[in-house]
Amino acid sequence: MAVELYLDLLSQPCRSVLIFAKKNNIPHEVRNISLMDGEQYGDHFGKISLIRKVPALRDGDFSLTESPAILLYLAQKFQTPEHWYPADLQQRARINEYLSWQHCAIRLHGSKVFWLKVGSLTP
Ligand SMILES: N[C@@H](CCC(=O)N[C@@H](CS)C(=O)NCC(=O)O)C(=O)O
Repeated sequence: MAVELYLDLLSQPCRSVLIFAKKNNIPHEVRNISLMDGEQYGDHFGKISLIRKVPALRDGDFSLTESPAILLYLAQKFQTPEHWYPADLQQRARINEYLSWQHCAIRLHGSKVFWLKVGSLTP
């Protein structure tokens, strides 16, 4: 059964989830949530993501947010090739280390650049 991915492709974490699903031929259906149109505040999406942020995943009755958690869920559920999430404990820990680090490092500053650019486009 295909997992549902709730995404807005303006969002970097959403793009990472979609690229990962596509690269690994993971059966998925994209549900577009337009952040600019405020669709994250809709009743239906509130049931998928309590924090009303994308990306979010739905797999049957199971819902999940946070791109690192979604990526790891997909890697384990669909048993993606070893290089994505190695079975070796220490190699796996290195992946977990990076996913934890990027949040407050690359990603935080990347989103500032995004908002500066978007802000400069609006009157
Ligand atoms: N740490 C989260 C970040 C989620 C996040 O901040 N999503 C933003 C888009 S990049 C969002 O949905 N914002 C909507 C809002 O704040 O109303 C992840 O990696 O998934």
